Amino acid sequence: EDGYELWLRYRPLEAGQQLRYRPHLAQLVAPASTPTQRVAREELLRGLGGLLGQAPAVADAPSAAGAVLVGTPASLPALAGLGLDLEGLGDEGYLIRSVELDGRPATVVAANSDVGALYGSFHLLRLLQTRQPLDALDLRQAPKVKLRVLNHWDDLDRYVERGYSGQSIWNWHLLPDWLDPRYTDYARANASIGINGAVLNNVNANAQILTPMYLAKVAALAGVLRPYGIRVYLSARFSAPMEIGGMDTADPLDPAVQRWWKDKAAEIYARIPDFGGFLVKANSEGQPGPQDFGRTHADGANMLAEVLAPHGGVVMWRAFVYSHEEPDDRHKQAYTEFVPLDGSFRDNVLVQVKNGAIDFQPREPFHPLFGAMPKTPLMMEFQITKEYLGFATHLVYLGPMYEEVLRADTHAAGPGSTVAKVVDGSLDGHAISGIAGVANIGTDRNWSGSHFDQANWYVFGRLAWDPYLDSRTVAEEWVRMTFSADPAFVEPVVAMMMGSHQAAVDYMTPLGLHHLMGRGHHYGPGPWVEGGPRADWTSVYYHRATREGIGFDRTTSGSDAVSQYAPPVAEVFNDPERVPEDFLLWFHHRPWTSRVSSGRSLWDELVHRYSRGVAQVEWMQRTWDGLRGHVDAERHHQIERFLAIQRKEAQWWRDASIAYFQTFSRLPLPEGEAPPEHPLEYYKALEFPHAPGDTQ
Ligand code: BDP
Repeated sequence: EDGYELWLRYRPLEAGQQLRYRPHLAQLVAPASTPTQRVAREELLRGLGGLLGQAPAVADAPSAAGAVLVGTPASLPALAGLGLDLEGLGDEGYLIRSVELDGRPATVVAANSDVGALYGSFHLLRLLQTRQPLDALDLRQAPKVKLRVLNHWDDLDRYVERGYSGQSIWNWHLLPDWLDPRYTDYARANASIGINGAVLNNVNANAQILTPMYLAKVAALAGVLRPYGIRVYLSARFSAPMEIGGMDTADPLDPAVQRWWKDKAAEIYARIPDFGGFLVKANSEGQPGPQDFGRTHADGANMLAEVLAPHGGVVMWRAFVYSHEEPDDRHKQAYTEFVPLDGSFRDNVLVQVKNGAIDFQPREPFHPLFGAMPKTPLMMEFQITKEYLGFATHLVYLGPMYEEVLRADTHAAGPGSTVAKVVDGSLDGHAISGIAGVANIGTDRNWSGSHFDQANWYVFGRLAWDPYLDSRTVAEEWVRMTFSADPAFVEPVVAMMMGSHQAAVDYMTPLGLHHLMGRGHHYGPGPWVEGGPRADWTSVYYHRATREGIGFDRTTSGSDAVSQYAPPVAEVFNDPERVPEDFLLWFHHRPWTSRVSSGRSLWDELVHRYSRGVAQVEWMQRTWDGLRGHVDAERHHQIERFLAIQRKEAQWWRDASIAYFQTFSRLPLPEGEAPPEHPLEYYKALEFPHAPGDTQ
């Protein structure tokens, strides 16, 4: 039990459940004449065989009660006569329905495409894994978002930027000749949650990936992923024409540069006919971009979009940009640069926007670009790897955070203009839409560095498919599939997961504080970080603590970042009495002695929240200890040890932060609060030159 099987464990169900399900699953009628049909059939045989203790009999046509028919009207003529309403399911949707065939009960998994049928097959397996009834099924599913993509921040030397789960799973050295079976399991896991794209390399891109030698490797991977409905994409380095093309410019308006990219696109598509397109980080954190040549982001994006369009590819152009000149308020920069470009992007460009305006902080208000560029499809970029949320050891389930952002109301086109509606394209009627997640996958046996971090991969995929799902339901699903369906286990574990994000925010950056982590590696607290190349790479820039108070004034009388939100949102954020308290110090600089809603002073509340976060981790430890016996000893033990690490580090965050902020507030700790274990100097002196995942 090393976690390798993820949520696709297919261990035998309880005997009673097997008896209940078997009559519904006696025979499998699933054509296998295409690669995708074959993998669907294999998965069903493997899954049903495992769960039921014996695989159903395979037949070419239904001939017994309890047949399961999987396919499309074209691949399986028996489906064509059933009058199924497949319209509206699109290219990737499916339905699962209980029907009668010649007077015998049967189940159909039907779609318009092979990949739809594959998704439906995984859903059918999920019904068993989560112990749902199989009678009277009538399910229809179609993804609400078109591009559901993982972004791997993987370098060609297999180092993973901000990765905490080993090396890159892409073994570039042995590709294209050795196709590690892990690639297939990766594809299965992604297809099971509907992920249909993978950007293979880091956004801080190396142009080498576009050379023939590497394109052959990329093509080999594309071949493994294709049957599972997953397209490959590459991060393109904007200056590639100079680095690998021998040119002296990468100016997007230069015809020779355009020609170079056109030829490069043709070369890629000759090898990978369904290549997805390019992801680009340009003019951000030192990466090259069109501004180096006096051009705009739109000029750069459109030049690449132009060469991909004839092949059906897209450009995902990141809005995570900030100039290298001394910043105004970094919060404002993406909006300032991108809003004027709305309407000037080609229609195969998506602008990929991080969930918040700073940088994947433990909690951020939604990015003001959502709703502010109605003429441009905006992709969501979530981080699945927990760069700012305790790396792989802390149990932090990201579902509630994703959900909070997706449900936030931008008010861009009146009330109800949620971020989810911006992202799925429904608010502004876009033909393309996308959600990207920065992957947490590596060579660790358990893929994600910890068992619970698998849930973040899972919930990302499920919400990318349907951004209106609630994260608790998804957590329940995952726990049942991954560990146990016993309610005595599911309920407390889901409670642990659901409270875990708030806990981490509490012990790291309560009340809207942000960007207080250690410099460079981002491991542990560093609220004292100051100096260095850029003010906005320090902590003091963000917390602005003084003798009088703390917080970043982004109100109309401060940096005025609030005005980038639609007026009804801006009004609330601008008002210290109305702003959600979780974002109080994000938008306001407040006196230490001001009151918050609990009736405590700000200082007391801050300390209270730090301690509350630690206490929540202690509660998770106790809860988990009580669940021994519900789960195999191997996974139980690792989780128990990781919770101990989390407890230790939560205390470290609390103590270091309190010790530091107390030098400003100069107020005593509230009654009953333990003083920090060590003096401030101790925490400041800690050094971690080899913390994982840092930029190299
Ligand atoms: C930051 C990471 C950095 C990434 C950057 C990005 O610290 O490693 O390169 O985001 O998204 O959060 O480009």
